[in-house]
Amino acid sequence: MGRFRTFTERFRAVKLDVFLSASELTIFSLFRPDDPQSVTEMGGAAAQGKQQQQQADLHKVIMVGSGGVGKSALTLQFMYGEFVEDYEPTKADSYRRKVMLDGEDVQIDILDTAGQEDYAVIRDNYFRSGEGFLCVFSIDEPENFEATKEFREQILRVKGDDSVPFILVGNKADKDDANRRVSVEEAEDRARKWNVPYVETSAKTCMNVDKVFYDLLRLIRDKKRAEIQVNSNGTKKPGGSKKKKCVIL
Ligand SMILES: Nc1nc2c(ncn2[C@@H]2O[C@H](COP(=O)(O)OP(=O)(O)O)[C@@H](O)[C@H]2O)c(=O)[nH]1
Ligand SMILES: [Mg+2]
Repeated sequence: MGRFRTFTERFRAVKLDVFLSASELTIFSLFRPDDPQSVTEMGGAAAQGKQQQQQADLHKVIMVGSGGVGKSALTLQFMYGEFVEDYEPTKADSYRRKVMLDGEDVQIDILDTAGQEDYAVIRDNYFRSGEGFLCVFSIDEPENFEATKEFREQILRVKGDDSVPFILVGNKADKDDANRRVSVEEAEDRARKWNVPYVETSAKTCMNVDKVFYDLLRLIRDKKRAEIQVNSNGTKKPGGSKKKKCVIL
């Protein structure tokens, strides 16, 4: 039967793969100086400048974390301003929204993962395509706090860059103290070690939901700006030092 348990699962994974492959391909072709189409359509530096701008304006966020921590609830709260209590646990999907970030129009792509990342190839493809990560656990479940370590390791391995935009998110912070099983200090401690921010959220009450997405967008934007800056000084290739992978559709 192969990698997929059901037809639906297979269909979803394919759909997401197409989305990711297409976007990877776009990035790939935008930044390939030897890509004939990318140069001839607008001509040389102008084309490259416009394409760099487009790349700079679209930020790709990936939601990671164990099942049930609230990745979908956070995503849907940010997208539609609603707390969806029973989102199908196996449903991964991607979303796009325009937002105003510090006075500038930018687009955010959110990939809400849902377990397909157990398959290493799919997971690596997701992670490779991401520019920033919200790594979510639930403050009432120490096991999924523990699991954030593995997500972080996998992301760093695939991205090969420990300054990748990343926020550790303690969700379900609306739960009362009697239910809390991961302390703020523990979580802050881990975030400090990783040199990333820690933010507590509640998809239910909306606490810090916008904040966590906007904070991540700023980290992604600032990283891209720094890379473009370094590039314009002639010391680094566009898009950073990572190797671009050729994607065959
Ligand atoms: N109390 C509370 N429950 C939440 C919160 N976020 C999600 N949930 C609940 O946790 C369960 C799993 O949420 P879901 O978004 O499907 O988790 P996912 O598997 O990580 O996508 C659902 O029953 C949600 O209603 C939150 O902030 N507070
Ligand atoms: Mg989900």
